[in-house]
Amino acid sequence: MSGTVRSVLALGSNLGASNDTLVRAVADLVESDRVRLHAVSPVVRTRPVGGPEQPDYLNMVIEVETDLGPYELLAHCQSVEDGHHRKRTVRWGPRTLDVDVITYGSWTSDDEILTIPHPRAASRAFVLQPWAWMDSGAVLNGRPVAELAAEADDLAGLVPYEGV
Ligand code: PH2
Ligand code: MG
Ligand code: MG
Repeated sequence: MSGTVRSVLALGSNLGASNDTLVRAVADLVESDRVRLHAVSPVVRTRPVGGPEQPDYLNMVIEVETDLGPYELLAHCQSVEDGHHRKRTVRWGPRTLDVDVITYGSWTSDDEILTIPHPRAASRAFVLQPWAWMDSGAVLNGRPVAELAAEADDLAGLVPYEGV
């Protein structure tokens, strides 16, 4: 790969066999020879943030190195979601698999299709805490990710996932 960029992706699932889904989704994401796995966070169990009454989530983040452009990477993430039967019905509703692009190098964008960094990542412990565990030096919007995690409202509902 030439001209590669590091990107942080956040994965979440709260329908079906979520842990298996996350493991398979990571494999699916890096199956492309244009996406290489660089780092993986622990899996965490989290209380749902927003949306209707729904089951707890399993969440994790990964860092990949890719020569896909940001919109190509988004399309790749969506095709992996589709492969796991993701339905887009209720906003913030339960889902078999969600894969969000959190950062794409130092590139930023604010449009209808793709906002980078992800507009809500800086306030969500379900993204920030696994990210800080994966990369203790990570920075988002000029702030250490570990500090942002410590301030996030949903941190209290987050525990390491230790299987069922
Ligand atoms: N994703 C959402 C909305 N709420 N809550 C948790 N705990 N984990 C998620 O991944 C999540 C959420 C929208 O994508
Ligand atoms: Mg999401
Ligand atoms: Mg999403």
